[in-house]
Amino acid sequence: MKRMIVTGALGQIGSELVVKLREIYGVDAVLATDIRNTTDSIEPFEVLDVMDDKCMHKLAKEFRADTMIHMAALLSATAEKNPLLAWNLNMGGLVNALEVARELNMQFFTPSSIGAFGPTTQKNNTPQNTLQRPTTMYGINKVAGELLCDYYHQKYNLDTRGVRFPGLISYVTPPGGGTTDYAVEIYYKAIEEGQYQSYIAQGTYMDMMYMPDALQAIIDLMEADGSKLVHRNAFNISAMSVEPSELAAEIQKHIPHFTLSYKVDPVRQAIADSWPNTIDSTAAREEWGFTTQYDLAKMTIDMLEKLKIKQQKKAIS
Ligand code: AKB
Repeated sequence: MKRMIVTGALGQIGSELVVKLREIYGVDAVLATDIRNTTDSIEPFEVLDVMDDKCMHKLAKEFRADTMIHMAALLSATAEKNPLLAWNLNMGGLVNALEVARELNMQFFTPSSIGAFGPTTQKNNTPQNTLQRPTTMYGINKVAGELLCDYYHQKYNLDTRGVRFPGLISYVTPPGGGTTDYAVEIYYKAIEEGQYQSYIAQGTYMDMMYMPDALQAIIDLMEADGSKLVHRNAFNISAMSVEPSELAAEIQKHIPHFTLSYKVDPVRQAIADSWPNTIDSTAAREEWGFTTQYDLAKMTIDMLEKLKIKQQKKAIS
């Protein structure tokens, strides 16, 4: 029976992951933690700053957690605004979480990202094992994190696991401070205003995935037979590679009057340009059966449907 502690539980992935984990393992088996407090009733919940290693250790021990899901981190665009904070939080939080997992002998998950690649990486069908020289602070954190998780596995036999997430698209909690966020915003604006101004230029391809597939990937990897995992901490995973006008064209199939314009943000565009167009998920498919349910068409139908319902509810309340 798994008992889990989740950091960053109010974030884009964390907020949906906690719900999904509780459906599978039981409400009382998943302790949600975040630096922010919440008035939502998501008990069991505790306020936790991941820089506070003592508090993290105490919460994990008292909860008798055997699994650490470490999600708390600054995303790429925010990290570029405050690189030193990103280094301290992303690396300090990860080291604390790894140490608590080592001390309490817990299974460990933390995500890496397509941001772990850089401009000198092979751009198309980026291999699992390849050159990684990212030019962003976020990417530097992710590469260091991948290596650190490998190190804890090799040195301490800690059961560390992870994936390189692409941009994640969801109708539940909006992302904050990412480069791929445009691919979420475009759906919100399509429903609310019938138009969207993209900060990412036409023709800029990046990998994306719908949130239900991302959550299932975490669960499948954590449940996988550890003896079959060769890569462990940084599996490439992706569901689709898209650029802004392709997303717009798909939305127009359902909202014909929707229009897309561009006002490129040089900072986020430079980050996007340094990332792959498409990554190769073969290792994840072979080693733990990674698969996805949603392509662009299916995701767009679901996103628009769910956002319309959300908008209607908002209008009533
Ligand atoms: C970001 O854009 O920073 C994230 C990511 C791809 O890691 N969504």
